[in-house]
Amino acid sequence: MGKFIVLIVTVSLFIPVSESAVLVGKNILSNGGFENRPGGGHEDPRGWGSWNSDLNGIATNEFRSGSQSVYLKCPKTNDVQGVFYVYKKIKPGKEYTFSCYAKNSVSNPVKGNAFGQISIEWQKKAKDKDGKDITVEISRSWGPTFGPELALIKWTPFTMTATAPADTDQASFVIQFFNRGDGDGEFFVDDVEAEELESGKKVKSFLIP
Ligand SMILES: [Ca+2]
Repeated sequence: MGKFIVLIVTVSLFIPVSESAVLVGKNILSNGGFENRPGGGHEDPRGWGSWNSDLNGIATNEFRSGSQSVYLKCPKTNDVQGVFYVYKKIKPGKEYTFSCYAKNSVSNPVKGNAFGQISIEWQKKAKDKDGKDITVEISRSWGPTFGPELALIKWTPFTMTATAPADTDQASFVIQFFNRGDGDGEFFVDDVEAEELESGKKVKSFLIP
């Protein structure tokens, strides 16, 4: 009987852990592998915005999945550039993860005070002075950075988790390259994912030792 009770306690303790280990629910971002680019050439990969052919675009010589990734080149000092995905079905109060894989360039590695960073920009619908529908940023949740130390020969995963503010209508999942001074170089990003967590807070608090 004693062993039976211990077994039940052990099993119930492990249920939340196994749920949290399965952070592979539905990816709410489409085309996170940057393979779908119906226009070819300098067209945006489907679903992704802010394409700038001078500083970023599709890489075909580096990829973690399929045959393409995104390259981001260092902007000029004190500037920033990046790509983003707008997701319009955000649920306020829900927790979201955002992750990608990044790899440094062997031929043109990141140098100086420059780094990549992922973030989530929480947005709200509003009207401008002419009554036109616009979207304004409420706040930004910042994720990990990756600078000159970023690995050259393997893809490194980066992940962040954040809760959507109460009045969020939509969010942009953003990958950027910052140059804070004397920056140079290039990095690649592939297999970008975001996920709405079912019971993130409960699982998280359980995992804190
Ligand atoms: Ca890919």
